Amino acid sequence: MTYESILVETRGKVGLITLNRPKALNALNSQVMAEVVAAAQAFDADANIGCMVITGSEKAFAAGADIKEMQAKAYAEMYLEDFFVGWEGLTRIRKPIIAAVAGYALGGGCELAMMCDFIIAAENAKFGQPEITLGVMPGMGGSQRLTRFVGKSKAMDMCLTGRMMDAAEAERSGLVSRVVPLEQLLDETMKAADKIAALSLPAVIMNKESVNRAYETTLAEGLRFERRVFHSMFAFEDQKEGMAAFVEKRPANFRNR
Ligand code: CO8
Repeated sequence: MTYESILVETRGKVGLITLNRPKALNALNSQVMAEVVAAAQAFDADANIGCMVITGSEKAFAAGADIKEMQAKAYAEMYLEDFFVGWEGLTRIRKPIIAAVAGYALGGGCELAMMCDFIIAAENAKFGQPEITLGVMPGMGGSQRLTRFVGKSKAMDMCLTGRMMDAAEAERSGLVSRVVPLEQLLDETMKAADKIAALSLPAVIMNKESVNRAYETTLAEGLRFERRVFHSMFAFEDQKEGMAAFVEKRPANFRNR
């Protein structure tokens, strides 16, 4: 597939997707959605890939859904085409996806970052859900995922005032896992992605699935799910290899990379 709004490349065992609509600050239109989801699905199906990274430019990860695409739409059109439902495809990707965020991650941009498994932010990153200032509200998960990340008070503050959160506040609030200098953003994110991609792929996917389960079920069910998945890992050679390597004081050589 050829892509027009994103750049797609493979670096070792990591699939890198770069949003590439610089003139619109990477605003997310339907084409970007289709391309990002298609690229992630292709990496998910590629046995040589163990982890993915989604990034933007130094100025903007993405400044939101494309306001110009949505502006004139009527309710029936939005409803019948179930506008932007395609992003759900990204949440069905099984391999880990890291968001490397510099600059603006606003509206749909913040929501896209939150659809990834974790966020590494540059010091200049700014997160926000400014939809209220456009007379609307988040529509790609902002009112739900942001609340789970940062809690009710801060999510209300962000959604009701539309204010931006800087990288330090985002880290303090649990929205991002770490903050790095802008010039190191991609290198640091690639290091994390390389590390994940070198591990046992089924174990990585099971870890991701289990953490995500925490958002979808009760604690008792989540704990039972975790324990059952943990038990099942003893069917993998990688469990034998990982534990033998520890006991023998040598690096593990996982087969299911
Ligand atoms: N959509 C379309 N175009 C955009 C967007 C956007 N979200 N953001 C920026 N652009 C365009 C600008 O129109 C401008 O284009 P042009 O040069 O043709 O005028 C170009 O990008 C550069 O932008 P600015 O000149 O505004 O750059 P500044 O550096 O002055 O400002 C800001 C940067 C602060 C990021 C500013 O551009 C801004 O406020 N952007 C809009 C932010 C916003 O409101 N985002 C939320 C959008 S709504 C949304 O995301 C809803 C998601 C849910 C949809 C799901 C439906 C089911």
